[in-house]
Amino acid sequence: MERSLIIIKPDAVQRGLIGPIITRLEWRGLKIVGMKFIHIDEPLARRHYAVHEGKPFFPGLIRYITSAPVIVLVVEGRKAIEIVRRTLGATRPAEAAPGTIRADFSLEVGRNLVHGSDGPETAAFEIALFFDDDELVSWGRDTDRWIFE
Ligand code: DAT
Ligand code: MG
Repeated sequence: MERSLIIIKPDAVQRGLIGPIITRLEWRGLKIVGMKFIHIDEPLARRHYAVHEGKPFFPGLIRYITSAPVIVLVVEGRKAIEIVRRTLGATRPAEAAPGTIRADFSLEVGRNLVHGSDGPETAAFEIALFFDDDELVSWGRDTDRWIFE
């Protein structure tokens, strides 16, 4: 089982796309194990995007991700990291395959709606940035039951 950190970015929240984005992840069969609605502050944004520090788009990226509230999610599933990336589509919406979230709902790389971890180490780092262990649920025998007794 793998876990991936998803951020439904400010533009997606403002455009009313929280539902459609979560729906697509749920429809793939990924299980949500953590979710919160937060406003990312600048120090957290800089830690999350530290690998991009120094790049020309970095200041704009930090302004964008801190500009308004976001939904952060942890999803779990077999090959979750790759499946999330493929469901999101390529970083640049113009290169994203039709049917992916970024292709279907966005145009600009600087407004590409959603983040997904790019590898196991990144995922572990990012999940720990946004969630304490006790904020993540486990889908065991009990929580998986959809008809309650
Ligand atoms: P991804 O979000 O697909 O992992 P990334 O890690 O390369 O892509 O970049 C992080 C974010 O930074 C990306 O979602 C949007 C922004 N970004 C990347 N390249 C950019 C560029 N050339 N111009 C503007 N924003 C860019
Ligand atoms: Mg990335």
